[in-house]
Amino acid sequence: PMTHLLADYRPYPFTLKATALEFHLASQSTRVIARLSLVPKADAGGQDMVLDGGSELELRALTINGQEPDPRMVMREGETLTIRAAALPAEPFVLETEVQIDPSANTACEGLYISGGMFCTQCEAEGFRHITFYPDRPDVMAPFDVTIHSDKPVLLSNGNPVQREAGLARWQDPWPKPAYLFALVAGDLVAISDSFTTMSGRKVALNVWVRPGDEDRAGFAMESLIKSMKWDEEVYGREYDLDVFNIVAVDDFNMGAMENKGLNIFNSKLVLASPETATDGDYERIEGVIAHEYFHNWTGNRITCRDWFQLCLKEGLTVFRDQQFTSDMRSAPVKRITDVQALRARQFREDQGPLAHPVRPDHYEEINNFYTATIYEKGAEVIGMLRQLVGEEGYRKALDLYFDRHDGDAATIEDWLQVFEDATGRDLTQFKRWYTDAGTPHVEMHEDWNADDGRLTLTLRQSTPPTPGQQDKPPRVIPFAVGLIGPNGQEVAATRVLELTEAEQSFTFDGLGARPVVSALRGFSAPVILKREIDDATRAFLLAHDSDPFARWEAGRDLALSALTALAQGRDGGEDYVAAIGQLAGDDQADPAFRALCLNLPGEEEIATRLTASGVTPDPDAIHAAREDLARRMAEAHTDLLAGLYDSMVVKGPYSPDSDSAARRALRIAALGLLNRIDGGDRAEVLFGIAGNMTERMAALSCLIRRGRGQAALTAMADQFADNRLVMDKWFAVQPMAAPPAEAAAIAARLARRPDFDWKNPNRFRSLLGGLAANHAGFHAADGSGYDFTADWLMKMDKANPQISARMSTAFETWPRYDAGRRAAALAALNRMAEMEGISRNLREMVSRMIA
Ligand code: HT7
Ligand code: ZN
Repeated sequence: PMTHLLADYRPYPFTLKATALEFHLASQSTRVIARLSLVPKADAGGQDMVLDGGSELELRALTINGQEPDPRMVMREGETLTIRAAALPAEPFVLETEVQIDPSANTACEGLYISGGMFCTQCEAEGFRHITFYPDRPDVMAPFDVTIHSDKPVLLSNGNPVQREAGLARWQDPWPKPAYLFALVAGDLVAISDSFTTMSGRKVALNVWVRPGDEDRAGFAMESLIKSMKWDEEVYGREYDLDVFNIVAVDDFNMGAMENKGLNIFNSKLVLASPETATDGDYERIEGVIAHEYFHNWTGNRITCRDWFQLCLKEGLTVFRDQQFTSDMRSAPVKRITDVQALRARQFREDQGPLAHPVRPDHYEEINNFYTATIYEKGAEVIGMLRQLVGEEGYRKALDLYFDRHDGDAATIEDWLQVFEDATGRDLTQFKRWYTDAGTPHVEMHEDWNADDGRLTLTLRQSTPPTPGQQDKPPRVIPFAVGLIGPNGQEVAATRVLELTEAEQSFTFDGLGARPVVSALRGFSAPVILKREIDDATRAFLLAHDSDPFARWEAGRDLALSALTALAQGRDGGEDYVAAIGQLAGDDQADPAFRALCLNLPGEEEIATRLTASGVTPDPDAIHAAREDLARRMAEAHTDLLAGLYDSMVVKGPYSPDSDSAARRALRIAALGLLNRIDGGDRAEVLFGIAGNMTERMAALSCLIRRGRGQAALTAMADQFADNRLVMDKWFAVQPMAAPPAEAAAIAARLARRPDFDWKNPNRFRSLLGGLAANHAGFHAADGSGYDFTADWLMKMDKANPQISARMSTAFETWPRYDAGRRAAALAALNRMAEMEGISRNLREMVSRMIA
């Protein structure tokens, strides 16, 4: 296997001045003519030119300044084409190639492929090399001129349209860009259109392109785009820079969406929404992802990455920006809490297992395996910490300088940190460890109260466990936000951000009348695991009184986890939690979304993680039973209160996805989920029949399945939505997810035999396999059925779409923490994959890292 090293970076020895592409589209034999205007770099004379190009490209012609070179000067080897220096002019020259490709045979959703009869492309990270020979690396940037020949009615590419006639369209993108931002779409599409006038008064045409018949589900995406454009002007001073902005929805897509310059391509599930088909969660994600891709226009496109090791430069920053956007559009505390939940579920999990890697990795085999929670979500957390350390104003100054200094560049994390140093004068040498060192730091907090002096001393100790390839972890800079709450529940010290830079450090608070309760790690000021000596009564106190919403929620979460981990080990627990939660749920002053978050018990995966952290081997069946038990006790203790919430949180009038309405539905559904443990599913059955929106319908369906009463509802839904892929994806996911653990794999296997299990469609595949993986006790069934089913399908998928098989293989990443029997079964499944003949580079890298 070939490992790429950050240390091996060398600039490309040629400057690419311009790229002209000509496409003659045909489903089985598309011809691509590429004219590259190149200039040898003065300091790199005499080097061969190496172009990237997949082995499937059929090279039909190659000329340099119109002349065919001596064939001995041109060599193809693996995924490259080399032209010997001796055949290259020392002056500027034009290299022209013609290749033939077969989009109809492309099932990998990378390069040029066909989805639902439409030609489309996906080039990040290294897809462009499957379209033509090219220096396919992000630091080679050029303006593009693209001509498309096709009889499809809609022909799109990056930039501005400059020519349109029967069977031909030409687009020019004046902004130099790397190949990974190239896009082309050709199909039978319709647009919903609008416009946006930028802050300097330029009118931009906006289109969301969908299949005929889907127009009425694209309006929310357009609204989200307009909000995003406005927000980026107001908050970051960033204006859009072309005459048009196009978004296209496609059904077969490896991820959520792609920020191609001026032509964003989206997974249709992140564009199409109507009350009958999309949940509140879907609407929120659509708004967030539309924003994310739009924000990339500045953080990613105008300033891109020098190489793929710098991926977090654009992704961490753009996630941070989309999180800020969502906080502004919706409830900031609720957004913070749900982001932290997701970070812990996906990134902490990654950091604690065999796949741990730094926010900026220094080696990889397959870059597509590094679009991870660490790069994205931890990358965003690192920026959040930076912002706390330099302050809001310092952050703003640094970003202005970043855009000024690096517009048009392919930049690095060093460039990024330099901008902060220059703008604020702060030395970030130690801070940089957040980028280079993997693993989640543990922070131990010890309190020392001196009643005579009215002084509280907090001692903080940090340490980071070893991760693959990194044994010793020096201390990092950790912004640790604390506040103090007096015995009467009033805050006695407002939030103060302590800067922990040593392995151990003490901080004092003076002038205190009585011993306060410490509200620690407010707002989750750093992505660390906090360990403190605290009892359930103090947690309940914080849950009742903390003025910081995150810390308040966290207190309730800790209370729940302390109960659940006790129950899962056969001990008693939960009294304090059940009592405290009743108070909170009944607090009509509190935000319904916040109350819903507090009522939702931690998932089984999270309980397993907490047990592992305290040195206990998690037993998935015991965890499942413990969680069921606690939920039932909550319902029994607070039946009237929950029933009251269920009735009173009904949102009257036509459906609206706004955050207040969604919050009420969230609380209503949380109450339903608990009541479902004691009402036999009666409420859910009524709700499924009458709900006027998908949010409540899916919640009811899931409740019914959990009560073993789902069949009629499932049949009704399949009858009603047989033609709606996105709804049927939910239908495929919910069944293995909500199934009794012992039956989950068998149910998934039965669903996989249905003719509408169109497994090559990434969404459908993810629904079924992801649904099973989300059933913790089901995926980790002691008989190995979950592992075997998953491995069988990953091996099948690997032949068609290696990005998807590799990504979904992370279902196995926690295998080392379970008991010997489960470990043996998981390892057998992993070994079976590792030994598969013809395994892709993608899956091989993942499996070998997990086995190592
Ligand atoms: N920058 C994009 C990442 C990406 C991707 C998207 C779709 C399909 C394949 C892909 N490979 C990498 C998405 C983003 O973060 O905005
Ligand atoms: Zn992104």
